[in-house]
Order: sequence, then structure tokens, then C-alpha cells
Amino acid sequence: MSKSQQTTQAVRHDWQREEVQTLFDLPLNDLLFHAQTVHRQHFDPNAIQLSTLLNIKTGACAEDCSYCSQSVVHDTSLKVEPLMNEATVMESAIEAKKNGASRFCMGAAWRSPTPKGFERILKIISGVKSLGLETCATLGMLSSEQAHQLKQAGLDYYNHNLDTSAEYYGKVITTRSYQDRLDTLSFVRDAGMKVCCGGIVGMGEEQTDRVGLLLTLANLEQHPESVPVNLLVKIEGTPLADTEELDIFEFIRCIAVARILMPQSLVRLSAGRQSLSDEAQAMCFLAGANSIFYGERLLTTENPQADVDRLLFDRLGLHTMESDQQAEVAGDEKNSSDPTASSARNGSLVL
Ligand code: SAM
Ligand code: DTB
Ligand code: SF4
Repeated sequence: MSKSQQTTQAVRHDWQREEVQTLFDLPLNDLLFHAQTVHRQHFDPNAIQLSTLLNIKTGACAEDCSYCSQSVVHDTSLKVEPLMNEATVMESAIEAKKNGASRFCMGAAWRSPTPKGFERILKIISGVKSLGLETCATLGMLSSEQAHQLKQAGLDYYNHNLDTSAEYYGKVITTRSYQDRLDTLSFVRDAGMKVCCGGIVGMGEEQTDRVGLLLTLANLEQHPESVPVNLLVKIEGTPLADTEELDIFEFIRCIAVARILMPQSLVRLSAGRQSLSDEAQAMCFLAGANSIFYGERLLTTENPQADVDRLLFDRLGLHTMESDQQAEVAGDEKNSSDPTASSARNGSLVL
């Protein structure tokens, strides 16, 4: 490890493609060591943030995302459900809080929110926020005005993924552009919300596309506070149902590189955990993943049962991250070059 890697580095937004490729090319042990070193400079290495997900409007989405069960274009035999009422969402949010989640994420299968639906969403967000949970929503594309209204209603995070590299994007989605996504992300930032933005790997893309995705995320003006790394969940009836399996070590490399490029972000082990062994998940945590979706369902597919996750946490000596710890880190990008500050914050800088 070079001397520069041993000290806490400033958060960078000027990563070069070659540097990112070099990280991918490292022997796995070296990459994991580098990622774990960076991880320890910014976070308690044994603390994992828990987000619980609820699909509040299911299916009949006008977009054609090739991976998605909810697109109207694919025949996935998914039961379409209208927007949930506020009481049902509140019940789930209360349950999620009781189970230890710090953030409640609501997903709606929309290209962008409908005017009527949006009014109801604003009320739902205020309700969930009043429970003392962090709120997150993923509702498709937003206008600047909608972003401001969501912020006012109490929305903390907006999830909108870039999904893949700009180059591969057109092979996956044709109904909205990469630039549309970047525009929504800017509206979210300008409205003062935190950004949750990542992508999916294992969609048949090349490694250069995974490099491109992480490079784009890392060179955003401000890093997303949360970076979900989804492993494709292959859904019968979608064009990606028969995609070749991604080598698990390549997935772990993506987590490690995300951790190194975006040292202060929560890196979330997202969709696809159901297909990962305990050992693979443990390696993802070693590579710097420090957030998961917790609870038995993602949007339309299954996630590990909560008791299975609790057992895994016990076996690995992991504990859940408090929301004030996340907030402290998320708000501290400017102070990142002070290693003393970060070790004091975490109380666990070195082994
Ligand atoms: N309709 C909204 C949108 O696309 O912005 C919100 C919901 S959408 C389902 C949220 C994200 O989930 C997608 O952008 C994608 O990254 C991820 N996702 C959806 N289906 C997936 C799958 N089958 N496997 C892995 N990730 C998936
Ligand atoms: C994200 O990046 N992953 C979550 C959340 N954001 C909304 C969604 C995963 C969906 C997995 C497939 C499904 O359950 O339909
Ligand atoms: Fe619609 Fe979102 Fe699914 Fe794309 S990912 S089809 S926008 S629900």
C-alpha cells in the first residue's frame, strides 16, 4: 500500500477512468485491504445502516426498463396495485421502526408522479416523517417544483439510480435518457434533499460499464449520500431473465471500488442479497458495504428474512448504525481530510 493510501484522503470528484480501472485490476486481497482501510477512516467498520423498503404502487409502469417486473412492456404476471392508502403505509413504517430500521423507503412504479398521486404522497411522507424515521422515496422523474414540495413535506432522501454506464444505458432502457436521470438528481440536490443513487450490475454489461457507472457517480458535484449497488434479480418475462451470472468476486470488486471512490457515502448491498451466500455478504461488508435493505421484501421480489439477517449480524459481530451517526458523516464531506476528526467520530479507526 502506498503512503498516500495510509492517511485519510480528501473526498475527490476528479477521478480518472484509468485510476478506477486500476482499482478493478488489483489482486482481490489488495483491493479489499485498500477498501477496508478507507472504510475505517470514515465509519465504524462493524455498523450497518438498515433501510426498509415498501412498494406503495405496483406495476403498470410506462417505462421499458429491461430488468424490471413492473414495466407494462414486459409480461411478468405481476399483480398491479394502485397507490396504497396512508394508513397502510403507516402500519408498515411503524413495523419497520419496531424492527430496527432507521430509514423507510417508499417506491412507486411511475415514470414520474401523477398529479393526484403526488398530493397523496406528500401526506404519506409527512406521516412517516412524524414517526421519527428517515424518509426516502423513489417515484421516477421529478420536476424541480416537485422536488421542492417533497422536501417541504419532510422527505430526507430521494432514490433515483443511474443504473449503468451512459454507454450501456440505451441497451437497458429506451423510454428515458441518461440526461433525464441526471436532471432529476440535480433537482433533488437543489431542493436540499439527500441523494440515494447507484445502479445495477450483472445485466450483461462489460467491466468498462461498471467502471463508467462508478466513475459517473464519484464525479458528481457531491457524492450521493447513499449508493445502492444492486445485483440483477432475474425476473421471468423480462428481457434480462436469462442473463449470464456475474462472477461474485466481480460484484465484490464493485462494492470495494464504490467504497474507495465515495469514502463517506453509505454503500448499500441492495437487490440480489437473496442469491448471495453468507460468505459472499461477509466479503461485501469487508469490501465496505455498510447498509442493507432489511425486511422480507424488496419491491416485488424477496429479500432475506429479518431473523436470517439478525443471525448473520450476530455471527459477524455487526451492529446497526444509529441515524445520527449517518447524519454526522453525510454532513461532513468538507472536513474529510482531518483523520483525527474521523477517528474521534467513530471511536474505532484502527484494528
Ligand atoms: N420507478 C422508479 C424509478 O425507476 O425511478 C422507482 C422504482 S425502481 C424499481 C428503483 C430501482 O430499483 C431501479 O432504478 C433499479 O436500479 C432497481 N431495480 C429494479 N428492478 C431490479 C431488478 N430486477 N434487479 C435489480 N435492481 C432492480
Ligand atoms: C434500489 O436501488 N434498489 C431498490 C430500491 N432502490 C428502490 C429496489 C430493488 C428492486 C429489486 C427488484 C424488485 O423487488 O422488484
Ligand atoms: Fe418503471 Fe422504475 Fe420499473 Fe423502470 S425501474 S419500469 S421506471 S418501476
